[in-house]
Amino acid sequence: MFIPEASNSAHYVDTTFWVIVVISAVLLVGVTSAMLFLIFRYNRRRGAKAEQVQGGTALEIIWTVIPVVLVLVMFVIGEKSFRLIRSVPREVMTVRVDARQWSWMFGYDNGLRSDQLRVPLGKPVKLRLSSADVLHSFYIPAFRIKEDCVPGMETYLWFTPQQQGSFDIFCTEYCGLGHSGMLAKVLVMPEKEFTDWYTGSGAKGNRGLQLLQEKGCLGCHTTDGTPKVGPTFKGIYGRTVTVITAGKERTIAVDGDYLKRSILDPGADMVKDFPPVMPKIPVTPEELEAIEDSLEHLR
Ligand SMILES: [Cu+2]
Repeated sequence: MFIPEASNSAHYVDTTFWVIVVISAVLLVGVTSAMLFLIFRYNRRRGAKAEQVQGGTALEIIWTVIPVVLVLVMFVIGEKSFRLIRSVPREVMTVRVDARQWSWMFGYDNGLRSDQLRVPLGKPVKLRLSSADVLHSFYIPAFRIKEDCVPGMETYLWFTPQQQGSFDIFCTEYCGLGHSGMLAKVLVMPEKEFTDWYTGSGAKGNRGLQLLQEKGCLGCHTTDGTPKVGPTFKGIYGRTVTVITAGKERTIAVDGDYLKRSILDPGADMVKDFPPVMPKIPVTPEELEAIEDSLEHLR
């Protein structure tokens, strides 16, 4: 109710939710007050005597018909919104969603990749979800859609964004240390603006930084100086760090070789006081050079 209904299915989901809440609340209050009334009214100390009552056709019809109607109302409304959420229209833009510990990556048909989900206003979008490691769950509260990302299989979601703006994306499956930081945004933009981004403008910029974003590195490392799951990249080059190499502590100054080794073999030198959770992420030699170069200049 307090989060905007920003997609085509949001209103249906909310309606279903509130209908069920209201029916449940009425039942709860009704059953509880009837129970309290009867406990009080027929209390043994008030001298009431139990009496066997046989039959009561009218009563039996009432207590059968009313619950059946209520359950059917919930079923019909629920089924309608469920069917809407699961039936993807034929004309959709498809975006791949790769979940990994602990970042989201969005891949478009033209090869563009981004750590934010950008979509055009009013156009249906299908998301093909997958996970590189453990179970994650993709959730956009403002769109009222959520689906698990399961390693080894593909799941899907679809929506038509109906409100311009930026909305939160959460992971709602506890997926390890960095789970709570597994955040992203869906940016709903006017079609013209989206097309500009889609057809090139988004691909410009610092190649190394873009790779750090694409490979999901920024899910655990920041560029603004705050430590996250891993140390920050800001000013990393030349920094003196204590690392644990094969069980032994040693102090080193970060240089290009150290950076490359840490990307190719994250377990070789673990920075002290950080958990040993960095996965091996495949990079080509050219990508490695670009990343190392941009890290060198992140001051
Ligand atoms: Cu997750």
